[in-house]
Amino acid sequence: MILDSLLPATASTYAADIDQLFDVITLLVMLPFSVACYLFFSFIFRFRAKDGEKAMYITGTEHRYMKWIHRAHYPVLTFDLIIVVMAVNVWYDVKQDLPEKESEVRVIAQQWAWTFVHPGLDNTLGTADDITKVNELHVSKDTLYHFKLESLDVLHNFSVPVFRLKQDAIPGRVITGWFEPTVTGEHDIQCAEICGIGHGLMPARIKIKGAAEYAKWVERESALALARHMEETSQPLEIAQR
Ligand SMILES: [Cu+2]
Repeated sequence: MILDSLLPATASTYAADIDQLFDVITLLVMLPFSVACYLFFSFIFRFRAKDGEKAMYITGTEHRYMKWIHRAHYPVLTFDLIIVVMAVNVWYDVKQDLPEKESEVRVIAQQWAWTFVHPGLDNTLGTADDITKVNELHVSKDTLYHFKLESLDVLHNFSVPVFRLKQDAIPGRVITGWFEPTVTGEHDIQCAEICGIGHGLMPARIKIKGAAEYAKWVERESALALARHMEETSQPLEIAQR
């Protein structure tokens, strides 16, 4: 691919489709741009003033010149159409379509940190064994996740470059989206919406693990979460409120 060396690694099912769009747009914009630059400079040199000869002055308003402007529109409009059709297709897959989930996570943005709530052993959110982590999102490879994105204060943007995923977080709304990690590894998550003075200090990490390693992590962490929950709920009221 054309832009491979400029883009980060890919680690989701739809990342390659988005990269392909980048390539198509780059190619279809570069082509008319190169032709236009070539003609522009070659005409400047060809029709420049020479000894005893004035530079040609062409207004471009006569029909025999105008038609070259109209003709150039056809390939450009065709390229636009190709870009629009391909972009709408990818947009539909990534943003409009919501495939069946295998697991889900809650993503909560605030000035200036991310809170991720992972389901525990029961694979259900909103129960006592939920695993809450700050600035750390743990996911399992080859699992289709729904994320429920919220913001506690201002606009933020949940951006996972290796997934080619970006989604605004809007206060008062819970936005559902999806992703499916395809490669194990650890990568950046960043806020991609200026959200205040600490915006640049709002990084997080995504840890994509293999199924067995992830299962082990969930087992350990949800037991801890459950123990913490039991401890909190069994304390006398004044201690629990502290
Ligand atoms: Cu932010």
